[in-house]
Amino acid sequence: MKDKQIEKLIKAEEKRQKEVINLIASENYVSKDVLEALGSVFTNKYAEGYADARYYGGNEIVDELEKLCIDWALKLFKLSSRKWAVNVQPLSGSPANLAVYLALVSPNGKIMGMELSHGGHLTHGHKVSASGKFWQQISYGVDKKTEQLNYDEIKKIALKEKPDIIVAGFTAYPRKIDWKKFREIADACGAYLMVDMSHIAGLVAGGVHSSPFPYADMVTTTTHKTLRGPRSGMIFSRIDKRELNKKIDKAVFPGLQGGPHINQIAGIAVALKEAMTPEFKKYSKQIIVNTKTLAQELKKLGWRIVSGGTDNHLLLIDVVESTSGKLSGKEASARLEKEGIIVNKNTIPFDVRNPADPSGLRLGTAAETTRGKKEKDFIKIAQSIDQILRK
Ligand code: DSN
Repeated sequence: MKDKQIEKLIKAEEKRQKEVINLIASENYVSKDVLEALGSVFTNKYAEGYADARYYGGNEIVDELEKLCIDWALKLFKLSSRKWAVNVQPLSGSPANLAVYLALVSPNGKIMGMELSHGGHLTHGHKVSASGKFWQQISYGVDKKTEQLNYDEIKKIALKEKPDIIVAGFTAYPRKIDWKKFREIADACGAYLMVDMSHIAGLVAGGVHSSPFPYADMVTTTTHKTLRGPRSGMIFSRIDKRELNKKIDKAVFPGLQGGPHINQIAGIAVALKEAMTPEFKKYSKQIIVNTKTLAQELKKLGWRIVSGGTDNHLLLIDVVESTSGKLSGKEASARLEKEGIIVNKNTIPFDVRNPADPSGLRLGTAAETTRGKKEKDFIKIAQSIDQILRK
């Protein structure tokens, strides 16, 4: 690289990524092929519009790429192209979610999503996000006692508030999600059911989390978490007389975005193909085993795990309670970082502290599982976490 300053930073980041233990639940390490696709000449191309209907010339190869990416997305999640469409242009998860609301919910309509502090995402209607500025958020949370979803409570809220759309799928929820129950709730109040499977897309693809597709009207996802692709997003929608897919396509472009990032679409396609392999299935199984091992070992060492455990790629520790108030999530995260363990501070359900200095930590295993770590490694990681935080 000619620019030595930037080259130095890239090398330094590469070294940092190699040296640390990465427990950020939303990160992963992509393959060389995904990186190659991202750094390819597709980054030079403008392609506003969709395949065979572009606003610029020179897009015949891009058309082929986008169609291939769409085919592989449907194939990976075992969807028929007669019943499901997928838009692979959203630049990431937040624009994907906004595009769905823009397409289907009138201004000031009601989005029913999980409370941020209980594990929801900003774009599920939080007031600081556009999703909460242009639409109203009706929030639901987890049960105080079990710290898990209480579907009867969610149904009560839905029947009272009659939201336009219910969002299921979370950023800091360690348990399985019952999509069928969400479908019943959406039907009972006449709402669309949107599933944001960003965190668990790779687990769904690998067959270790149930698929939301039999129940949802739309499924949004990022492609860079457990799915292990580039930073990007996709929106799946049912093809039927409601024409959700056509409305969503219009909302993505020209509603919200200009030209799609074609190099990202190439990267997604590569990652989707990788996720179809038996190795990926094995990988997703190992994620679950590793997270359960990490949770069990931390529990043994006296750490309170929110909801008592985990069924997916992440877990939440209640740091404040586990240290009798000696440490907060922020202090714990900083201490771990000094010793080369990267995590993120996180609120826990019913947190009395604020998101900038919350009570908990969120730990995920997808990135380190990509690097080949197994149960014995996660036992050691739990022990290191314990030693560092109890020093
Ligand atoms: N920032 C992502 C996460 O960490 O879960 C969600 O956008």
